[in-house]
Amino acid sequence: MVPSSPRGQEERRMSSQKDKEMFSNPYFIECYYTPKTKEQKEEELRAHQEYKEEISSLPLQRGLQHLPLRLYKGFWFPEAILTGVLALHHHLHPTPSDIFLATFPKSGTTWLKALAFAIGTRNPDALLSRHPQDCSPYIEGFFSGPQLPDLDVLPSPRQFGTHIPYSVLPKSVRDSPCRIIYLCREPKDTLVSTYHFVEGMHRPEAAPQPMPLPEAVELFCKGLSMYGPVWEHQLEYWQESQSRPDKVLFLKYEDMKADPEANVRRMAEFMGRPFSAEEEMNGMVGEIVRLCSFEKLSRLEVNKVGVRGKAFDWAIKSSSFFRNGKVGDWREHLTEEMAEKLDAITRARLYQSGLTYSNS
Ligand code: PAP
Repeated sequence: MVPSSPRGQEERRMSSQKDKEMFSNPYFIECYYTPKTKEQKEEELRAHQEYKEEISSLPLQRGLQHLPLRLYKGFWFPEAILTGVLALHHHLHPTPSDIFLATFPKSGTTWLKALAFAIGTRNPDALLSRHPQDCSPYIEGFFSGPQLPDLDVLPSPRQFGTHIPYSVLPKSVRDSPCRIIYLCREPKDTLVSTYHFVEGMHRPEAAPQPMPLPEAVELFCKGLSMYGPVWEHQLEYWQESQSRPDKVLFLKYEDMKADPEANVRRMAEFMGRPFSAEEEMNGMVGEIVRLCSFEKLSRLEVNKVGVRGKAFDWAIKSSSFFRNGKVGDWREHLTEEMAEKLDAITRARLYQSGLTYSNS
C-alpha cells in the first residue's frame, strides 16, 4: 500500500471532520487548511463548548417542522447555528471591500447570491457549473463548528451570505465600512416558501408527519421560524438602509422580479462595480439577468442533483432552493383567513415605517 502524503492525510481528516459539520462548501475548504498550534485548537474547542453552554440556557421552542429554535436577542435562531453567531461576534473582522448578502430565509437568497457573484466576477457563465449557494459562504454556518475557518485566505472582494438580523450582526460588521445588500420578500410568500422548504427536508424520526399548514402559519406569526419574526428582521434592515443608504442597500424580491435589469444596475453601483458603457453595449446586464433567472438556474444539472451538505441534521437537496420563484404564490396555498391574519400583523408591525409590499 502506498503511504498517503501528510497533505492527503490532512485532507481526509478535514473531509471527515467537515462531513460531521454543517454547511461544508467545497469552494471554501481552503479556509480550514491554515495551520494552527495545539493551543489555538484547544482554545477554539473551549470557546465552542462555552458557546454551547450559553446557548443551552436560552429559551427553547419548536418551530416549523419541529425545528429547535433558541431565542437570542429577540430572534428565534436555529439552535445548531447559534454557535456560529456567537463565534462571529469574536472572530469576524470585515474588510471595507466585503459585501454581506443578508436575507430572512426563503426571501430569494439563492438569487441574490447568484447575481452578486455574477456582478462581482463578471463571469456569469461560472454559474453553469456552480450552485449559487456555493458562491459565497453562509457565514454563521461556516463558523458554527468547533474549528474556525480562516477568511483571510479568500480573495478580495469577499462576499458572505447571512440570515442574521441587523441588530445581532457582529459590531465589527455594523461599524465597518463594509456593505450589506438586503433582499426582502413579502411575508406571506416567504412563509409559503419556508413551509415547502422545511417540509421537503424533514427528518422522519423527528417529524414523521408533515406539519399541517395552519399550525405552521400560527408558528410563523409568533416568530417561531428560522430567524423569526420576519417583520422585525425586515424592519431593522429597512431602517438602517434609510439612515445609512451607503451601508445597506435594501432590495425587494417583487421589485427585482418586475425590473431585474434596473436592480442589477443598482446592485453593481452599490458594490462599486458599475457597468461600463462597453459592458452596457455588449448586453452584460441582460446576460446576467438571464443566467441568474429562475428559469435558467432551476434547469441546470448542478442545481438539480445532489445535496448541499447538511443543516440541522437534515440533508438539503440542491434542487430545494428552486421551487417556482413566483410573486403571489401564497394565493395557491393560504386561506383568506390565514392571509388576513398575516396581513394584519404586517400592517401593525410596519405601520408608518415606510416599508410596504406591492402584492399584499
Ligand atoms: P435560503 O434563504 O434558504 O438560502 P432562498 O433562496 O431564499 O433560500 O429560497 C428559495 C426561494 O427563492 C424559492 O422560492 P419559492 O419557494 O417561493 O419558489 C426559490 O424558488 C426562489 N428562487 C431561487 N432562485 C431564484 C431565482 N433565480 N429567481 C427568483 N427566485 C428564485
